[in-house]
Amino acid sequence: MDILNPATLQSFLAEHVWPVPICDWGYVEDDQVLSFKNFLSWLERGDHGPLSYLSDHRAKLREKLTHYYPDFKAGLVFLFDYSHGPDFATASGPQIARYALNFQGADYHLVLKDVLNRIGNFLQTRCPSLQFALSLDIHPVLERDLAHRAGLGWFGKNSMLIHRQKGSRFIIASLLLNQRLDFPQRTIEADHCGTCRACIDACPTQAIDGDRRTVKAQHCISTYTIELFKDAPAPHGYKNAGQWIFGCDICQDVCPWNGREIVAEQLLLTPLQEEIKAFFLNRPLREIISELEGLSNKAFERKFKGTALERTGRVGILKNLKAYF
Ligand code: B12
Ligand code: SF4
Ligand code: SF4
Repeated sequence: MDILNPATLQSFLAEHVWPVPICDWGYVEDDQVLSFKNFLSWLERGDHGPLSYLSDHRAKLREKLTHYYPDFKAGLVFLFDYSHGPDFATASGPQIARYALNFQGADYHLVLKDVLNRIGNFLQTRCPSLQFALSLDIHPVLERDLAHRAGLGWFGKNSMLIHRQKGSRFIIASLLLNQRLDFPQRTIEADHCGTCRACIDACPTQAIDGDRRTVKAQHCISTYTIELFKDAPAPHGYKNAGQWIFGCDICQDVCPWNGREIVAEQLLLTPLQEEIKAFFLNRPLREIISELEGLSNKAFERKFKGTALERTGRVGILKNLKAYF
């Protein structure tokens, strides 16, 4: 049987065309989450705001990976780099978070589930007794902590996991394994924020708690625009934010560890990217509002099926747009 080592995994990853490149990956064996106490005190302060799925019975599942995946022995953590993509020319006008645009316009949960399963299946060809579970955003795993333990970066003051060469514009997605591999584990990355406070100063809603390296979710534009599906008051400062109508990238865009510009290297838009661009970008907000008001919820779902915008829905996005007036 063919052997499995870091080089064979790396060549498998390099041979395949993924929806976005894997800019780095790491291996971790410890089950001990380093920042569970930080997570609990964040909840105690009420900084999860309306995100009740974090504070209910699922909160304690995050203390150890074995609470979620009892067979856990090791994890492979992948960073999917969404800093490269087409030029959407959105310098002014409505803004949509890059993670929602740069996975070919698709919801990354859908595409990365498939990618992780393909990687897992490859590992099984080399190691037939291996079983795996996925950790992909929605699972009860503190994913930044996991990536930090895999030596992939540090917690920035904006709470993003920052990689020394790649910055923070990536999605973390992992395979949790029922056995250890003969892979080296990197040392933990040191903090490289220093005296910088660019993200804290740039956040228009003062959502960043830089001393604790967390975000007050109730003030964050990302919570308001992605997680709230019905009418709700916008966070104080929202109107000064530019026109972020889905997600917010401000605290990443100002971070010196990220390149100033998104690298626009994809020349042709995918059909989903075309759909999002034509409807939402480079248009006056009032025009989008009136078109959305003319659509039924079902028609919106059909139009944006498979995109990240489907989550918030027509009513949620209308709420985001109208809050600018
Ligand atoms: C809830 C959530 C949100 C909430 C709350 C955000 C937050 N910062 O908590 C909202 C809706 C606001 C949000 C927004 C965004 N999110 Co979000 N979100 C999550 C989710 C589901 C849970 C995060 C969580 O547990 N928060 C609780 C807080 C307390 O944990 P934390 O932020 O990780 O903070 C840790 C540090 O403070 C740490 N800590 C502090 N000091 C120290 C010191 C040391 C030494 C150590 C070890 C640790 C440590 O302890 C805390 C607990 O681990 C994760 C996926 C997951 N399952 O983990 C994605 C995730 C964090 N989100 C992600 C993304 C991409 C975003 C957005 C960029 C999307 C956008 N463009 O709008 C923004 C960024 C906003 C920001 N600055 O964080 C990525 C982040 C990737 C990265 N490079 O870090 C994740 C990991 C999803 C993924 N699978 O890739 N998100
Ligand atoms: S995502 Fe936007 S609103 Fe949220 S903390 Fe960062 S800059 Fe502030
Ligand atoms: S902007 Fe500065 S303080 Fe904020 S995360 Fe980046 S380096 Fe750290």
